[in-house]
Amino acid sequence: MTSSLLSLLALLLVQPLVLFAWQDYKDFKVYELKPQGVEDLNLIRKWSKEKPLWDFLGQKRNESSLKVMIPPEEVDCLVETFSRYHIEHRVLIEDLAPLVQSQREENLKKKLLIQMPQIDVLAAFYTHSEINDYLDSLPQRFPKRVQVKQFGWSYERRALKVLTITNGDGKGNKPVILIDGTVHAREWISPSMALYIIQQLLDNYAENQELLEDYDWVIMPVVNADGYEYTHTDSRYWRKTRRPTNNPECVGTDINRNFGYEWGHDEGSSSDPCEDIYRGESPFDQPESQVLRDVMLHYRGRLNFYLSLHSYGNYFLLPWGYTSDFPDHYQDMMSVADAGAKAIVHSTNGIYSYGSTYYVLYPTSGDTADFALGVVNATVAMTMELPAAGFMGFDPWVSHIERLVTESWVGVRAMAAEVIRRYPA
Ligand code: 0X9
Ligand code: ZN
Repeated sequence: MTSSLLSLLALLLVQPLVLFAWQDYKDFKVYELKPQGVEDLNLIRKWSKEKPLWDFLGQKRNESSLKVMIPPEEVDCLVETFSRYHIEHRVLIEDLAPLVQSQREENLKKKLLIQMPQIDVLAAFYTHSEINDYLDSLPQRFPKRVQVKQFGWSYERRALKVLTITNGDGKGNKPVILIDGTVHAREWISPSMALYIIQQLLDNYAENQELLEDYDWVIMPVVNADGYEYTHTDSRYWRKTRRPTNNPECVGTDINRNFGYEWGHDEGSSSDPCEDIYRGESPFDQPESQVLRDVMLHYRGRLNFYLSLHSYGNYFLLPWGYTSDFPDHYQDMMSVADAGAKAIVHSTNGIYSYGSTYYVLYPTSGDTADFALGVVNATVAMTMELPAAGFMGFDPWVSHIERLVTESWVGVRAMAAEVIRRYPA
């Protein structure tokens, strides 16, 4: 038997869905664009609305280029359009399929070596159900220090779990640091980072004790469980939830535009179900948003630090996203971001930009951090955009995980320490 036949068989045994359900991205191309000025940006914004098959993967302020992913049948039209409007473009990836495929194979192969429900964060990316099994295994190992709570279900009925970590001293009502991950499905470093934080606080407790002396940590590694699972089984670059919309052609809502504080502004979110920043028909019409909202409200009055883990871009983003105004205590939040940025630059030379989402990135309306500040009155509310890696920024190789999470932990740790110092219990 040839070795390729053998590996095919092995793959079939590991993951029967692989061949039949996943979007293989055969002959999908990735172009890099260099828009010049607002006119070009407005055109791109227009096309991203009119051309559902052209996937513009979000442009950040200060970025001089952006990427667009397109199926083969759209290539001629895209190139013709860009040429007609004199938008500088070049092909970055001729065929996305083998790249996505080799990452999936690498990950599946690595996982064959791991004894579930234990997980080695640095050795692979894990699915939602693997992460849940791991969370469920923790109370046995740390009976006094952890609690797993289920706050609800995703649209496709996946259990949405939250881990509470304490130092086990039995004191209740300590202030809380709440961290969520995987609001956006394709940002795979986010759940890995949440898991790494959990392991730092549990397995590496000796070095992190002071972070749990007067504070409890609450961690929800996967908010968008259905979307995340879908990126494992089918479409690697999916962002939104998986609930159908009122447009039969388009599925999913952006949880980070679905939160009920200043929801629904056209600047920063979209009413079009085919867009990646679709806000839903009403605030909190997604079960996953309801669950995260309920977690936040559960800790109302104790929520001193809300941190949402995303990728990518190296940013600490503070409220507000919906307006160019600054919130009260903006400077205090900036001091916390400053502590994180300094710690990272000292340890790895990694550079983070920080400030209000509206200015540093782009306007967003209905995002989780604005809600955490505006409604839940969190003392500090922040979105952290971890560094880009892989072909598209969202898709690090397994070999990148260690560098990304250890660097990010330096920042998260420093920010937590600064919050604890500034706001003693
Ligand atoms: O656009 C977003 O939702 C976030 N960027 S991403 O590339 N991860 O999609 C930024 C949102 C920042 N807003 C706040 N949560 N404050
Ligand atoms: Zn995100």
